[in-house]
Amino acid sequence: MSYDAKPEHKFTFGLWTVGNTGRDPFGSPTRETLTPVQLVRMLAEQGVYGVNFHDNDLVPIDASPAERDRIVTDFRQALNDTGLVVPMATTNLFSDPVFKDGAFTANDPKVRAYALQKTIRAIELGVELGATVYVFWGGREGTETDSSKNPLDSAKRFRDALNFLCAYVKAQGYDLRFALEPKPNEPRSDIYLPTVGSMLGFITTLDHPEMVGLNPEVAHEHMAGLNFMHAVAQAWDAGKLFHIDLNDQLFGRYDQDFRFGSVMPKQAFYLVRFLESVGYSGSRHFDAHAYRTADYDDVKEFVRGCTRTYLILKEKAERFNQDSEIQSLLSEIQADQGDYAYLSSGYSPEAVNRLNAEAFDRAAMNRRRLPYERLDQLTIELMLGAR
Ligand code: GCO
Ligand code: MN
Ligand code: MN
Repeated sequence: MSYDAKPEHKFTFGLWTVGNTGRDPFGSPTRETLTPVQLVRMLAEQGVYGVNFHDNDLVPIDASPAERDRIVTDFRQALNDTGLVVPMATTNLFSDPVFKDGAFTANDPKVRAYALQKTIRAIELGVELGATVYVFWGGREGTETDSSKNPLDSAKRFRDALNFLCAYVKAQGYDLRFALEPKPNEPRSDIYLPTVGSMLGFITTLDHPEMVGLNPEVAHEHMAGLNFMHAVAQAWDAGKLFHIDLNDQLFGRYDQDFRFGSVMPKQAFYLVRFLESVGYSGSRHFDAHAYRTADYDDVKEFVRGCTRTYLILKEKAERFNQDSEIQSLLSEIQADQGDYAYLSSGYSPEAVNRLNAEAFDRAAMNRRRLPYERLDQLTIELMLGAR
């Protein structure tokens, strides 16, 4: 079995992920800066399907219109040469000092207006290059002190901005959906709408909720100590899994952005098993970066590592589904004689009468076996290659 990435696997990386130069809050870059064209070529060599970007990953914030055109022409040429596509684009609303108090939720109305203008221009750039998903990660949309902003004002400002942008996209007739990416903290002390669940609730308050879904990220739910696969399942159940950011992260640490599956492989296994079993067909986007110690050969290992681990876990999920001992345990655990099928069609006076007439023997019910220790050990042995 080959674990080499192919375009049909829909693996994507951001320019900012493989282009990360190793700078962190304590130290300077450890790798030279590569151009977007060099990064596209590197990704194509590794069998990757697509490349995503923030407006300023591609076009520097102070570029003149002529520079913008030249950069876009070169980038488009690299895409044509390699066959890579751009499935997703986004706006950098966090690096420039102007966004120190947020973008759409900043207290200064001028900053909010600039954020809207910058996003419209970035949407134009994304659409020009073929993006059909547009991500909103509100890294600076939060507070250090709650004296500074009222969370209700912030929710209204964020909602107004998204409503404005949804209406803009509709008016232009673009084939573009929005994917909101929650994160609990970093760079702000507290970021608004910190989890998948909060975002799902917020989307229902928008003017065009059908246009807006989620871009959940492994690291972000892990930072909050949550079960990422459960969050993804909730987004899927709501029809809102528009995109996904894959990486890895230990609970309770700084924002690590590790190679997919590298520190919590069991969680990664359940996630891949879920995505493959429901037939998720969107990008498998790796929003991670190589260790600060890596040179660009090692960055290529990082790219291969993300995609290989995904494909290995996909194969393990298939083995899990074919493993006769695991499957017979699951049949035993999930056995259903259909005695209570009358409850699954919902409430009716007859159903209640029938339910009231049932005699439940709790002691007998407790004797039904749930050999989850055995099941989990089999899962671990399968993952570790012992079966
Ligand atoms: C982070 C986020 C970002 C976003 C990116 C695209 O923790 O910094 O995950 O990498 O995903 O800005 O919107
Ligand atoms: Mn992140
Ligand atoms: Mn992300």
